[in-house]
Amino acid sequence: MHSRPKPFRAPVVLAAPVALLLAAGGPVAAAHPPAPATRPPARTAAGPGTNHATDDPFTAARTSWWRQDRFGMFIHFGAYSNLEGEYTRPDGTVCRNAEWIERECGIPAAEYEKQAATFDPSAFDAEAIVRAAKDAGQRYLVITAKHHDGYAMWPTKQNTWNLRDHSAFDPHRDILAELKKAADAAGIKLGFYYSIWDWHDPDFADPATFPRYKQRMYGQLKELIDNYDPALLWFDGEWDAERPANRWSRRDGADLQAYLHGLNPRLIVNNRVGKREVVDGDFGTPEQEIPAEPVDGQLWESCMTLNDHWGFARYDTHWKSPATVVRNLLDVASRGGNYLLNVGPDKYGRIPQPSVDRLRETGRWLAAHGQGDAVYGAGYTGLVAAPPWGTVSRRGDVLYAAVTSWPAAGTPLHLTARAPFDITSARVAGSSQRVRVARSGDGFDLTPSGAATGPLASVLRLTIEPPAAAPAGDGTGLTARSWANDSFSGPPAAVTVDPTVNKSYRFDGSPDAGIPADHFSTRWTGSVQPRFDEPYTFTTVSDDTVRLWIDDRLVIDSTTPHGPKVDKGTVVLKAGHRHRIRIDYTERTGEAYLKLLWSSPSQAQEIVPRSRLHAD
Ligand code: H79
Repeated sequence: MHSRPKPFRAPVVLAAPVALLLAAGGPVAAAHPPAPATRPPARTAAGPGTNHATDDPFTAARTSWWRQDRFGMFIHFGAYSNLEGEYTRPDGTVCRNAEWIERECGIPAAEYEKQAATFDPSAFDAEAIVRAAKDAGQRYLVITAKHHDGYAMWPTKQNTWNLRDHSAFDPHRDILAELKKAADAAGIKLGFYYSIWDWHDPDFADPATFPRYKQRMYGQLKELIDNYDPALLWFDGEWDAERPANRWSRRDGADLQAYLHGLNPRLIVNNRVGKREVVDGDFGTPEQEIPAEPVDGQLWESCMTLNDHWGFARYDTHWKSPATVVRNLLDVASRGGNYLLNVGPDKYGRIPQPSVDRLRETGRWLAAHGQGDAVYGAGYTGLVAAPPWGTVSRRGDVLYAAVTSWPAAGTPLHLTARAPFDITSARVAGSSQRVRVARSGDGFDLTPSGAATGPLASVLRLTIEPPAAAPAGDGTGLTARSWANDSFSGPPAAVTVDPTVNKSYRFDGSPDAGIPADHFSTRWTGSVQPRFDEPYTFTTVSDDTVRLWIDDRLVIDSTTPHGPKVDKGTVVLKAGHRHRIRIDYTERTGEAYLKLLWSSPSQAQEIVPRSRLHAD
């Protein structure tokens, strides 16, 4: 990144020593001295010549389950749950909040600790929770291992501010272990939410002691990974904040991601591990909202409450209807995202019955008539425009048109095609009802012959004859010439063939051991061979600058130095034809990234794969 003003500057002293301290110390008492500024970097694979990108999250086997599963259960459960969303102040006034109650209601720390000591979620039933998720059709769980209040929900060895050591709960129980066992038995994936921002740890706010906090945080994350083998980590509280001051930096995020990757290279991690930029972690995290369009340049997951609170609030009865939940899930899946829907167990550990009821209704809809096919393993299709009467998703050569506004008898549902394709058969999922298909205007008219299958949404299963595709490619990548200056001047310092353009040099990496991490440039040349005769949208994620030419036409021109940024340009390509491609990329200072993705009506978004790229 180049000279972009930042809300706060990370002290250079914090850059790297955390993993080193960890390796040296194990659990460390609060008296441990702060890390001196002179410690050498602890990362093993780092420095010039390093590319920290490991795969393409859009297509990697690592992320495959997550991309298929689509629907997860978020669980907000912690010491705040014990207050059930209400705090009565000494003067008798009542303050309402849920997981933010300590801070938002100004509860003195000593008092919050006192109430936490009475926390006894004896009715926590991991099997019942997993059953509720399973009944809902949810295929993964993400539970708060630690929220902003810093209270750990497992017997951590890093401190005593946890469910075993600071509660009235059975000290022999471990709810995360119970959940892991039940989830494994049910074939459901388990993930942990972990807040970086910590209101309780005395070392959090002071720059001098922050390294000690980070050390305990690394220790806790290692415990979680070693003891419960989570499939996913969901970070939060990465933002700049006060009371206590949050000094989490992009550098901290890069270090943490490298550390986690070292512990488990298959872990899926959300973007709040860094600072929520498009290059951070594996997926974006819109909160309480659903993006109106597919998201460019990253996987994504919308997290949402089922009422108006994440943690339990006994007075909150503002529940979403099953129709809303189903519609949200369809909107999300049809735009290629995931839906993480929250429950907040009460102080005894029980999911509120209204939540269970709504989840069960959602699950019934998904299980009925094979309607879940519109969600699981299905995703965005550029073949058709989003219709006003519902959503359309695609899996293989089937389009799933989910109709939330069923038409009056004889009234057609219009589908706008964005590329030429045929519909070879159409039926209502799970019924013998016929659907008449007629070409009409810019697409098709679909006319069901009978009634909707139910009140929530009915799914039309459309088998298609997709646009003709060119055969599999046999490319090996693009020629990459890199310079140890940011102006492509003189002879290149390195020439290689790069299988894909997928670079995360972060702070310390560069194209070659002989090229420093700042002030370099790379020019990729060769040709790109598409599968379809279609308009292709090329998407770059870059930091600091990028220009892209296809057949000598400038398609992306993003030359003002910037932090992680998405640019797009669309060109019509010819199936099987080798179109000339050139990319000029520069890194000035700070972090460095470049990814090249493409998408088209027939091609889901992905990093342009090796097989479709040919070197000079
Ligand atoms: O864990 C859940 C939330 O606690 C956390 N992220 C999800 C997944 C989160 N929610 N909102 N925020 C973080 C951003 C901060 C919102 C605030 Fe407020 C508005 C803080 C103070 C005012 C909401 C209302 C929280 C307290 C009062």
